[in-house]
Amino acid sequence: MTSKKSGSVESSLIEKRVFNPPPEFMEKARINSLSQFKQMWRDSIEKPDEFWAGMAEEHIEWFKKWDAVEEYDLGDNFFIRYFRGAKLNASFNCLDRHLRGWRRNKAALIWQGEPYEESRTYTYLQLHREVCKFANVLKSRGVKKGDRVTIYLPMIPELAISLLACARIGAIHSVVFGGFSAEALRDRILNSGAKIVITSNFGYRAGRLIPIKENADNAMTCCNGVTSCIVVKRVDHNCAMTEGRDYWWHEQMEAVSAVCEPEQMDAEDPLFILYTSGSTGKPKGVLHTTGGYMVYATTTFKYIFDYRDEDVFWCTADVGWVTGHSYLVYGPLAAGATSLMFEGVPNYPEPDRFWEVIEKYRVNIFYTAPTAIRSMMKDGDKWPLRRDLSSLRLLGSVGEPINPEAWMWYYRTIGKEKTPIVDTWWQTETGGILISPLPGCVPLKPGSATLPFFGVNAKVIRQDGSEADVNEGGYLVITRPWPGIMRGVYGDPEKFKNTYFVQYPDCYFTSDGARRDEDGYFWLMGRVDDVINISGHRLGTAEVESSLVAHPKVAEAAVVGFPHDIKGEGIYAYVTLKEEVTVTDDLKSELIAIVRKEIGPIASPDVIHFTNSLPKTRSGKILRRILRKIAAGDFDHLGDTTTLADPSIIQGLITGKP
Ligand code: 6R9
Repeated sequence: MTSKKSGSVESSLIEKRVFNPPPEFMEKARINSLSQFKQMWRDSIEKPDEFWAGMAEEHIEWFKKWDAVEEYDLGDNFFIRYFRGAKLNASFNCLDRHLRGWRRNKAALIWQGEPYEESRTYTYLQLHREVCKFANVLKSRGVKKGDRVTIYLPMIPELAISLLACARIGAIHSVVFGGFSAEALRDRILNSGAKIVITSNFGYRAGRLIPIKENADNAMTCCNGVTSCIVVKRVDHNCAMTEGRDYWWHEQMEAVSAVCEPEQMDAEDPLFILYTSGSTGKPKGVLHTTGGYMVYATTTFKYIFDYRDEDVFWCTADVGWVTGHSYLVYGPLAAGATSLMFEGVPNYPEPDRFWEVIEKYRVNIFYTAPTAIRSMMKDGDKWPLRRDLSSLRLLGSVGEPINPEAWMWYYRTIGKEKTPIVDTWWQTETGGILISPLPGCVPLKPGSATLPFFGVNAKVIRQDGSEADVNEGGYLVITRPWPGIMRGVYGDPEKFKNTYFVQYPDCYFTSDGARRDEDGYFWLMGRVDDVINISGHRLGTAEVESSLVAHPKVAEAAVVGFPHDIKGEGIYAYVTLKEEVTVTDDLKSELIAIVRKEIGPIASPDVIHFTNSLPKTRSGKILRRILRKIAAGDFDHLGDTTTLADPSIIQGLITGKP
């Protein structure tokens, strides 16, 4: 098994350092003994019904309790169900139940805008009021239980309010990351059959104004099913408003009541759809349901971030990704936490913006991505050193493997060796974190996500399905379901089983490579499929290829990831042109532009390599393994090239490398 992230894997193989939880942290931690954690973990696997019933009672409030906790069949009669017969509401759990006691006046959401002077704080009481009102706006626009609502917003409070308002009335939200293009938005609106789109006139991005509404307009021209579009006025600028379809958020909010009873949802009623890339075709709509997801997001949040009521928790992920759903909105708010939302980017207007926000709000728990850590590390220590970061007591990492060098910098320079780091491995499909240390009891090894969470049984297996030896690389699989696992691919009932459960019987196939060391710790090694991970964002190579071949001069394209210092992986596109087309700089720019237009700026190729031919097998299959090696400059380990129809093209690719 080869990994696509050879740099970080090599350095993690020689990584032997171990860091025990700091005593001050242990003293107050929810779980501070490794043996207690291991005992609880065993119980969670041996008696899952008891375990999850206990967590469900403790962390979630139900309108009606369940008839059964966990039921599933991963074989022929495939189904997964948690909390059968139970009733709850996600927004009630995130808001109403905190209003009874002192928490009603606690900050639920602290929002810091990109401009320094713009910030807002919502107490639980205030957030509840906004959510109820917006839920009534949605109702007045005809949204009913089960309807889909597409949300295309920048990181502003209205984003969290929209999610919770949908959840309140049982509408299924589908958040589309604000950085995606009009085309990507259009595909997602059409696939989900949304009839409402929520957007804003503009958004800030590193000092520039992004015309979000214009993108939404372009997307909606092809979406006849959209009956209303609600527009937040983020900045005082005009944008086109279509009569009879587009409505201003603030105007709609004036006319509605602040009373909205939460819908009683079945535990298995859908809560949201979130599109994510796989190795083939268009992104799929990962569907999560209500009961299991809420129990899992809240339980992982409380244990892994060791959350205490007085903490300020900051997850830097955009709500357009699953991390923002589970650990900016649902997990923290269900736990009654103070969740910080930041509109800006790490390095604008100065490279210390994150540290400035931590200092300003006295952030206690900070959860970000390795790509951000690496880019801030590159900017130099002087930026964090001139800020007061003493409020931090726990750091987190998510989205891609963290290389030990970046881990050490995060630990020393940001955490001052006093804060544990939770390296949390999970996926859109898993709903919440599956592998991570519990910070009060699990000794840390830089670069390892350590051990599976309660209820999660993970294994590393070989191609033939047998279990890999200690430190032998293989495929990471999960041998039983857990409450937060996705329940389906929206609009394609067979796809869930056929994508994740067919590789190895009775196992969820993660598509990640991993090894397990002598202490049972997991070391993640990157994707083993054709998904690349750009700054923690998933992208299918097939998606980028299909945008490139949409250009009239392109004959064929093959896209692979290659190691990138900051982004983790970069995009390397091999392109063959139609006959008699000549290569020019303009053509290169056009190709980059077409990908940005079809998918969005995150998919811009870093390298375009024009070539006359691609390495193919006799049956015409492109050998990406070789393309990946050439992109990485690893010419000495190309592996077996005898299956190529024309082995001589390899030399041409190597010498023609840009
Ligand atoms: C939560 C999220 C999932 C893919 C996953 C893996 C990579 C995420 C990681 C990690 C190593 C970690 N990944 N966290 N790899 N260590 N701590 O990122 O979801 O966008 O669906 O991406 O990200 O490759 O398969 P998603």
